[in-house]
Amino acid sequence: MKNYLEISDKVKNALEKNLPIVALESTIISHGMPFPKNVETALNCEKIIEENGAVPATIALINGKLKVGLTVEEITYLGKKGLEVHKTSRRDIAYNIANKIDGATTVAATMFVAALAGIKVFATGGIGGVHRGATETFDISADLEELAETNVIVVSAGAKSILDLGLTMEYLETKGVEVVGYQTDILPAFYSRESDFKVNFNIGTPKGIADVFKTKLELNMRGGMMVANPIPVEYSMDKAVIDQAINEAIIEMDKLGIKGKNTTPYLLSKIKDITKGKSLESNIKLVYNNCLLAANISKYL
Ligand code: PSU
Ligand code: MN
Repeated sequence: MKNYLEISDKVKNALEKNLPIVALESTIISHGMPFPKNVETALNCEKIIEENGAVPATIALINGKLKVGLTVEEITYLGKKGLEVHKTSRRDIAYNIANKIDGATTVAATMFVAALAGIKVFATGGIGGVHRGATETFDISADLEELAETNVIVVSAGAKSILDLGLTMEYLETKGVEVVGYQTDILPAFYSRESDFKVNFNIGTPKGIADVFKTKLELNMRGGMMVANPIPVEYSMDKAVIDQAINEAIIEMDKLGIKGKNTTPYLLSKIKDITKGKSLESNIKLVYNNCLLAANISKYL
């Protein structure tokens, strides 16, 4: 394993001294946002985590290694290459390492690598889930299975309503994944704070979240935990406006025949165009908000 894992000195030092660490994914850099905003956002995420007393560990596959803790150059490289970087989910990890193919890690792959490195908290924007129409397409993100398998807390702003939120919650329940809201009873829908669904528990403090996770570890229960952190009110979008944009984007996607792993990147970019960039701004702000919460949780682990 040591042959494949490459942990930066900063992260290694933090692991040795048991300092708080927050993992970050890289598909959000390559496939989630356009250059140069993606690089700017990724670097700001690291800064926010540092300013709040934790060590950031951005994760990606570079030159046949599972890298934990990227340099500014590596983040810039992933951001510039964008869609040309391989979007690497769990199934792609072994092939890409064996063939030295550079990969940006999804939530699933990032959780897997974070757990290998011994990192317990991970901040992202939104997780993948059960896509709308999944009863026909079977399009269910590997992120959900990873949450069922891997002991990492994932802080997200809920799931976008490009997904079927109800089916996503049912799937997580079946898999025994705890979904808690941070200071909310309602499952937030990424760009907006509301949805028609509830989280399992509402937890009011970062310590309260860490306590539940620690209890789960002590019980030897396999699997992660999802923390749904609503976008701050001042950056949230009107639900009707964003739902309309999402519906339009999905119609366009179906017309173009876009499927599988290309759906999320396509929809994010299309929704950004339809909303004239407003969704991207919200997306960036909610990611920062998740980095802050993840840093605060990491201090109690
Ligand atoms: N949601 C976003 N931005 C993203 C993603 C999801 O708002 O960049 C990425 C994450 O890396 C997530 C992946 O793990 O998309 C899910 O892809 P899929 O549905 O193909 O599993
Ligand atoms: Mn999929």
